[in-house]
Amino acid sequence: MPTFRFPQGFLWGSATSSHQVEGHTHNDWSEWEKKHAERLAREAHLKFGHLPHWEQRRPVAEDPANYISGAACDHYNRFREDFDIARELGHTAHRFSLEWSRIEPEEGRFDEAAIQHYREVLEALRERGIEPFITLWHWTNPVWIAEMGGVENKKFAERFERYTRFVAGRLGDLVKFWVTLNEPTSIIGAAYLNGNWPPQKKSLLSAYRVYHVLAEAHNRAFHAIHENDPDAQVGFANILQSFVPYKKDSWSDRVTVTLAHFFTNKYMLRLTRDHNDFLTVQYYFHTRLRFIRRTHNLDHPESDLGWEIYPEGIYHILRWLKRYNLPIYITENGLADDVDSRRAEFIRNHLCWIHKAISEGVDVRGYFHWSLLDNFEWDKGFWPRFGLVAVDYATQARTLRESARIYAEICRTNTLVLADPYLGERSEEKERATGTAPEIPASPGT
Ligand code: IFM
Repeated sequence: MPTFRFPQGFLWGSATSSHQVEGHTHNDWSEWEKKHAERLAREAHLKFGHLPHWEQRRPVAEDPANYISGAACDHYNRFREDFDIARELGHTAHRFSLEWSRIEPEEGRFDEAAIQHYREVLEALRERGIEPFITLWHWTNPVWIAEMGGVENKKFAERFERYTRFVAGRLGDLVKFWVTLNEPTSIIGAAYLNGNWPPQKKSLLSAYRVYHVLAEAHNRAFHAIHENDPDAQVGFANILQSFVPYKKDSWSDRVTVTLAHFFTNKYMLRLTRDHNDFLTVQYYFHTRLRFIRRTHNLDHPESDLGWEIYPEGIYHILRWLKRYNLPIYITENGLADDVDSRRAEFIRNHLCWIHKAISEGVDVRGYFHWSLLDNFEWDKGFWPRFGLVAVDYATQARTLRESARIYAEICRTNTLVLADPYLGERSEEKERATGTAPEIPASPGT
């Protein structure tokens, strides 16, 4: 059977974020949830009613409690138990985020207990031989930051730098890899263009401002971390989409692909050039554009959220990133799959394409599956299940999914064994050759 060995020292792990797993955070999102839970529950059927198996998910999705992060996975208290699981699963790295609102609950007041907590989290990872990747900002803001205009206010960058300096000074001895910001373009799109996430703006000008504020925040943090530790490795978590024109000979489809690629994948890299020690890939979306409409290939499998599964896309993204000549980490890749019928295959097929990119000279050094645990999926709440480990939110019991064991075998052996490699290879070419693909509008995503 074809066997793919990964480079020696390749990091294997999974990722989480504070607001999605810790429980009882108090920030701009937790405030927003309180105001919008009822509405989100009412809208659920309209948004997701077209999805397969919707009737099974519907009772949870139509319950306003689904949209309140609340106790989440209680990971704030159970992190040791969760890291024991990660170790048992052969993970050698773990990405998690600090909750800024705990560390600096009021402007300029840093909380000793909170920073001590995160020292313990880092020590717990190190004791288990797991390399930490710290994310400094995974979308949630302290309420005082939101009140001063959040990421749209230029002062955000200064405040973020001050917070970063504090954290780097207090935790830097335990951390080598720093991820400043999580998915700037997801926030720009969902919070400042589509108006779905807090603060629910729909403004091109605001979106443009946020790009620049976040880029400045990253650049300042890059220097702050390096002043504390010149050997630190700093990057930001970039969600990258694989865009293709619906019809390859349509000039309008091609123009929108070029623009979408520029603003989604490229612009932030341009604004932060010379301020990255490594690049990242967070890959979820393969987007086929018919002018400004997203279309969807019905032949490709989907996640529970209706997101098209297209492993080959990660290969094209990696090939494109090669030009930047920096190490690359896949800091997120995963799917909502409650019954775990697709996750193992999803992981294997994506890894196969990642391996192909590595064999062609792309310097990929690690893979973090999203997510270690089921967690709070933002405006969709708890019903989408992204975890290698299932969480029973009523009891907080953790149960390994079968895919977690299959991924563990890959982590432990640093090797992927796959009967049918490069599944769907050149499928885009095939579709183009045979005319256009069947179409339905893609479901809303992050
Ligand atoms: O849950 C999110 C995560 O917070 C950021 N990246 C995408 C994931 C799935 O939507």
